Amino acid sequence: MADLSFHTPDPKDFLDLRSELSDEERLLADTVRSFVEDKILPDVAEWYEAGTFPRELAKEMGQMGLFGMHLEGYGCAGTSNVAYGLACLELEAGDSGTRSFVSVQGSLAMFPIWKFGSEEQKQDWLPRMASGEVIGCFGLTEADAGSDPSSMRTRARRDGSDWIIDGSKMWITNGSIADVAIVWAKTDEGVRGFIVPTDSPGFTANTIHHKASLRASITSELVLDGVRVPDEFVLPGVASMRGPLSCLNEARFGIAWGVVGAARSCYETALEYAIERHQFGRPIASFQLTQAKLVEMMVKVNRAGLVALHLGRMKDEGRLTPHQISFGKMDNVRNALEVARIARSVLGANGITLEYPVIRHMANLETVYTYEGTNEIHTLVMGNAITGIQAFSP
Ligand code: TGC
Ligand code: FAD
Repeated sequence: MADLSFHTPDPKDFLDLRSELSDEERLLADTVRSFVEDKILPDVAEWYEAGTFPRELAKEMGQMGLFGMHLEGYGCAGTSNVAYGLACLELEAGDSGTRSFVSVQGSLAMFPIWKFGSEEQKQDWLPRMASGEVIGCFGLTEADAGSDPSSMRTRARRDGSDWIIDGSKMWITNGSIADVAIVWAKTDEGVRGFIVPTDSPGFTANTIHHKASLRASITSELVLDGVRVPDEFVLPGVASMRGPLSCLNEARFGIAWGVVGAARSCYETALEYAIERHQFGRPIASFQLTQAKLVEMMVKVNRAGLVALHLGRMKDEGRLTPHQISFGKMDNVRNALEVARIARSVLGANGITLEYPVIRHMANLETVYTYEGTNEIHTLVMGNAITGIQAFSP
């Protein structure tokens, strides 16, 4: 057995998690990482300041197979869940907005069609969405129905062989740049999913401005004023909250991975900075208090990576439950946010400028803490699982 006593672990992969990946998974991660380095990192601070996301990147992302990548058939790449997670990690090391763009397209807009759609719907929409030609969004949340989406007011009623949808959705990622919206609405038959082309008469998307988080991502309000769609645009496979909540499982899984990338970016930035920055005639990395911060960040990044990988392997084996996804979403996001805040302090005043990625990740992670089920909601999902007592409502 080799003597490892003097072998110092890689500061950027302390637990050697890369060795747990297959050659194929490593190649995928490296490919997405190069894409982020070439196409996202040079401009993302500018997009962030301007509050935009370049929709034209969608075609390139489509060519790389990033949309619906863990789905089988219909032009999707059909990768493992671990590969999908690794892609989310590398994308979010760039920006949470970039990962959001891919999560929403694949897990929230394509997945419901793939899982609950008719064969015709799948053939019609999925190949165009996988290629990035068609962009989708997911309308579940309403202004007065966030954590409790089952209290939604949007309604759809039958009118001959058509449906008429009335209502509004709030905080919808990609809403104003989408070609199609998956809209969840109450009907006499339960909650149903509708495929709504965004050029339908009565459909409006209004961009939400003045966000101080997730700025390199478009967020919108959707208004549906008597929008008429044919019966063929209803997802036939589900008529309950199980429909939208199943989609959330997919996206939450991606978030559990993605935030490891944001945390890694913050930790690596702080590590480099601490070694180069001198105060009192010494690198700030030489101060014990700074080393404690660097180690804390490193441990959190590795721990979150282990959790994500474990969940990914379980998902690939078909034994991952929604409660376990809540574990990953809740714990990895809060850890990533703590890493970002510690990194921010290590950078001193430079920590508040967009010259470095840290404040951008930190502000983004405030959104990630809230969307896809808040920290509190995932706590209660797990609380319910371990006590058998539901504590969401009286
Ligand atoms: P409950 O009464 O317990 O169940 C209703 C039906 O749903 C089923 N179910 C699930 N199915 C699949 N996956 C899950 N995780 C499920 N949880 C529940 C359940 O079996 C039942 O099915 P059926 O067939 O018997 O009808 O549900 P509830 O209405 O009491 O809700 C429970 C709660 C609070 C956990 C749920 O409402 C919740 O998760 N709230 C949080 C809302 C949320 O996460 N919204 C996210 C919106 S999308 C978003 O944020 C996108 S961000 C995009 C980006 O990345 O940019
Ligand atoms: P609320 O539900 O009002 O919660 C406010 C606070 O009360 C939180 O701390 C919450 O945890 C707490 N709380 C609520 N209920 C309980 C309870 N029972 N017990 C204890 N605490 C509780 N939605 C979509 O449908 N599609 C999207 O694409 C999408 N993209 C988004 C993008 C951005 C940038 C943002 C910010 C949000 C997005 N959302 C999207 C909406 C997101 O999912 C909701 O914001 C989230 O579910 C929380 O809802 P809320 O903001 O209404 O907060």
